[in-house]
Amino acid sequence: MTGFVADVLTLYPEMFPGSLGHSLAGRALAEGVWSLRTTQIRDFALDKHRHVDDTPAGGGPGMVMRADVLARAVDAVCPADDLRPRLVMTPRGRPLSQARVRDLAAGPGVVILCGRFEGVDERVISRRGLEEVSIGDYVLSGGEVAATVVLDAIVRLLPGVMGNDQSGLTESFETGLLEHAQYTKPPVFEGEDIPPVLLSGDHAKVDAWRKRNAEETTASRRPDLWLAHQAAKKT
Ligand code: 6GU
Repeated sequence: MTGFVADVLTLYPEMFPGSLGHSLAGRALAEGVWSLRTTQIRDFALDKHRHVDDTPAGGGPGMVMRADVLARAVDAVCPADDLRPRLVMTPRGRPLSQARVRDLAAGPGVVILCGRFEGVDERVISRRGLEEVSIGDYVLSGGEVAATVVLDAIVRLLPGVMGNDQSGLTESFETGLLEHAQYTKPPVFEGEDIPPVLLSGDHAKVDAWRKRNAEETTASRRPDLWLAHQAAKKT
């Protein structure tokens, strides 16, 4: 078994493995469940000053990563017969979903290009078949943290990385509700009790409380998920 192989193309390879070197992902990395290679994009620059970016065509602020440099980097890491999905992290991308994470985790690995500056030349996206992915509606200074998020979400699903006890939580996020609130010791914290039903020993009542709490939390925080959940129940 070769395991899941991740390649990250970045101007900041020292940002990896970062948090992925710790906790569950770090142990799995050390055990060879997955592997991580980083590639310095600047090594594929074409000029003696090793430029990777230039001014945007049409004018405007910032800098755009060059198609020719990025294509050389992608081709070096990922030949045409490499079947791994190729992602480019950008706030313009399709939002990452748990369903997409599950599909990626079921595959041979992933190649992730980390965008910087104002973006990457559109032609390398189309010509190298890159899938633009965003991790949410806010702007990061670059794709490296976003790539770390994608890999964290994938690695926790790889066989042997986590107990099966968390799979329900993962599944629930794909189609269902947010998780219910949790409590543990002490029974009273700064005058606030644990909801008594949770200490009653009545499993049916506990389940009913949790279901209601999950529904109320989802409806108030995530009307989008709540509508989808209700629509799914009707079919
Ligand atoms: Cl993938 N990259 C950057 N730079 N910002 C983001 C993002 C990605 N996803 C959300 N914001």
